[in-house]
Amino acid sequence: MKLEMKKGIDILSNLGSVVSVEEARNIFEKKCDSDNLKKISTIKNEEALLKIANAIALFQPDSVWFNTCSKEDLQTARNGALENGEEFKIKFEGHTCHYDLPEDQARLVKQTYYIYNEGEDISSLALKQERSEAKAYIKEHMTGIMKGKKMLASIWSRGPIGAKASIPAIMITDSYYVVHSGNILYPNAFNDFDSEVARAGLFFTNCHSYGQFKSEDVPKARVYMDRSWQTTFSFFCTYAGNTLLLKKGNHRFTVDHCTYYRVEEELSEHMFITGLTGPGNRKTFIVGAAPSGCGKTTTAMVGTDFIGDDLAQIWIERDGTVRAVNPEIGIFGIVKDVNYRGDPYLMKCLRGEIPSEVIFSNVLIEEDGTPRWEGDGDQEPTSGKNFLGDWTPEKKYVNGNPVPCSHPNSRCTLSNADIENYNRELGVDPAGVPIKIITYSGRDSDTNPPVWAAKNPDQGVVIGASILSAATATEVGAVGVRRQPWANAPFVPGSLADYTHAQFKFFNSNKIKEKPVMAGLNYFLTHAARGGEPGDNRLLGEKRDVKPWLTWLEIRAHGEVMAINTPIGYLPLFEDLKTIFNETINKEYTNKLYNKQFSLYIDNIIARIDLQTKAYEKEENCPERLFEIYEEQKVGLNSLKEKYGPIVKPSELIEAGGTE
Ligand code: SPV
Ligand code: MN
Repeated sequence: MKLEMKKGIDILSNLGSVVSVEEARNIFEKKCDSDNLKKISTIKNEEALLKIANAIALFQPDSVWFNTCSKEDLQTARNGALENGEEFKIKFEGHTCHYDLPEDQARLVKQTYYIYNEGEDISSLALKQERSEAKAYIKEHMTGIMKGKKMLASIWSRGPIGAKASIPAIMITDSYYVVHSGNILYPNAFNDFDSEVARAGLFFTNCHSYGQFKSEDVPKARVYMDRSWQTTFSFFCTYAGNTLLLKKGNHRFTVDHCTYYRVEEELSEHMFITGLTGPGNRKTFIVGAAPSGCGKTTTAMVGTDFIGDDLAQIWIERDGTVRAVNPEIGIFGIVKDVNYRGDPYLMKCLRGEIPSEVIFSNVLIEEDGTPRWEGDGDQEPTSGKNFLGDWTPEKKYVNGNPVPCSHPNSRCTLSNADIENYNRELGVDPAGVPIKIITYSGRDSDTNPPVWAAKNPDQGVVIGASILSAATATEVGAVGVRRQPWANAPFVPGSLADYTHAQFKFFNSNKIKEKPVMAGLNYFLTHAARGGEPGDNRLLGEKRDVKPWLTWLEIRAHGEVMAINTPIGYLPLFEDLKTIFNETINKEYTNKLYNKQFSLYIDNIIARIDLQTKAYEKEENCPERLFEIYEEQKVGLNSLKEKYGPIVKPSELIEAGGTE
């Protein structure tokens, strides 16, 4: 069954028991000083007032503070996080560090649930809990959870105010760190809330409490998404991916909207948005999906006109262009392996060269206050403090494994506006940016080439459907190689078949005037997989190569280069790459490397197709088109294999399929 809004009990209202606006106002009178009463008096939307009042009734804080994002309120949030010990100052002005509990260093996947009503389909890749059970758990653990504390309520917008795809959201928490982070990551909507709700037709409500910040409480932690009432509940955790619910909590709701209510109109994707400057100074905008920890931020930063590193709301505009906005205005980026060579723009902020407000999390802090992380490019640190306390290189976990100086999912939170290549105007333009290229990438050591372009929208959808990755540090408890459909699967609440259907509908829509180029990217091919010694897991490419791959796509999207026609899509020609590598990163690109990177390893690709086909066959009502495309590719690959053997070189691919 499809998703139905406002179905079943609204858990927050039911547990809070506030039903009239009058009662709500009485509650505000009791909990707010005059300053805060004045702030809340500007909000007229009754549904929102009831949500906030019910949160107060359920969580029972001593007092309530409203964050209007005024200069004064921004400072109050910063000070609050320092005063209550959630953050502390480090070396550079405006930089702070926050530690999460050791057990709460990433998204708590196994403690994250969709609340469902009888008969509703939930993604086969997600956990679910029936409404009454979830209500009982929330009642047990969230009743009075803010006793003795101040409740902090913010209203931000997921996207530029006024954009077609933006939705306002309320965030209720007892954590100043969450408020401080939200102030960096989301546009303020306190003053525009009523008009934005009227425009968007809805708003999200998010509730969080870190409880007592105790390790023993983390197993009881939950992140709940009540899809029917667009409300989230998160407790006993602090990691921003679990607590700053505008990020992934509300992303899940927007995925629902696009899948069930805005088919052929809008998509909500786990994608960066960035612009490249092409010949003649033209700007070409790209959105790209990658699972957490697979180079999404790095790819975004390669652009001359960075817009966003994590999420994209994409729609078809009336003029037939595909446009995108970033629901965020800052990044919550992984710092592992961020260094001057690969990420110069970020490093300038992180190393204090450009004055900026940065919240580091779970990194090592040296005695002089310098933040350090694995792969930061400096000399290995010798001592400091991290999320586990005092650290030296000798420090071991109980299982004997060495403790890295920083957690692999350590992050930095900073405003896009502080990043040199951010396009300050277009980044917040409600009109969004026109998208010409869409990429999908995973972490694939042995199968796909570094870049290939779909021949048509159906093939493009299949590239998205087929993303795989090795487990990364962004989810607690993740191991092995996993399917990562569209890199968005952790955030798809409903059935994957419905989501797939919406992808086909969108990209095949007649409303799109000029179809964007859809492409696969893979930075992770190893020497071992391309004729090297077994176990030689060094990468064939390096971070810097991202720029040439994107540049080839930029030129291809403008129809200015030919490409090899293969069953999986179009591959670049050597001569073009040679020129592009030279011009973009001044690197000699050799024919030998080209042959390694762009020969098709037929058996590997077919094994992938079989793996995907089997998995999708288990999904009820999966679009037939998906299987047809896989089958078409398989037939093409098998006939190549018959003629050329299991490894088909680019020259043979040209002979077989020609160039277009
Ligand atoms: C990711 O893991 O994809 C992130 C960080 O962007 S989190 O907020 O944890 O989702
Ligand atoms: Mn993400």
